[in-house]
Amino acid sequence: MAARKPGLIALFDVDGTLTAPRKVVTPKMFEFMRELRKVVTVGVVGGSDLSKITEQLGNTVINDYDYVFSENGLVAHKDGKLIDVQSLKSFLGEEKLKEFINFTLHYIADLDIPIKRGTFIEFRNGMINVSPIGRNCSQEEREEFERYDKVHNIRPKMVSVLREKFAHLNLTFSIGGQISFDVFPQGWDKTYCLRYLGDFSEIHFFGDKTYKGGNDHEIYQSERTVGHTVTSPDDTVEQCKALFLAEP
Ligand code: M1P
Repeated sequence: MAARKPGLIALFDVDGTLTAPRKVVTPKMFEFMRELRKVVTVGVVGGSDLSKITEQLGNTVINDYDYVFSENGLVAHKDGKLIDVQSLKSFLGEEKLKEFINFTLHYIADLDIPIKRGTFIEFRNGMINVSPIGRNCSQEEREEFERYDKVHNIRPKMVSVLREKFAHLNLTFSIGGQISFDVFPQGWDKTYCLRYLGDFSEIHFFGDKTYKGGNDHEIYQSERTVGHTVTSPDDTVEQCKALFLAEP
């Protein structure tokens, strides 16, 4: 077996890159990553919190990868251990948070969309996740909302209102999934996790939403990474085989 190349890490987005959106990793992908880890240091960086990443990648995720960065790296695990947590609450303070949450809930209350469910705001360690339909909608309702949003631009319109209203807070709004968007201070996008990877001179990042406005864009185009756009988990496997597993 080839030795791991020092200084090189392969870093993967979750939804659309290792799994279908919000779906569980396939046994084939799980096995592939296990094989890849024998020759390359591997990490994941997702916008979701650790519990959702665990639902998708498995209960042992923090041990299956060398690095697991949930909430863009605001919660960071290395070799199965928690190494850092960044808190939005301490960064913004209760007053600003309350102002933002109150306005957002009012906006959603006035929003006329076909259906609403519950959990319109999910408060995480390092970000707020806002969902106009509500996070506890069913899988079918989630897919229906995504289709509806593509036509009616519910999320882009909401983001542009919030961006203007809260310009003074220097927030980033990121539409990375199907039913929601993430809100966090500028710089707390996926590039945040790069601060933990100082030992690596070659960081390959794989993501599907690498276009401008997508939540993989900043890390994809960072000068610290070699960015790879993938179209599906199968494409991720193919690109990794060609890059890391091909015979010299
Ligand atoms: O990983 C991408 C996004 O996945 C979820 O989005 P949604 O529920 O809208 O499909 C969320 O966990 C979101 O925070 C995350 O960025």
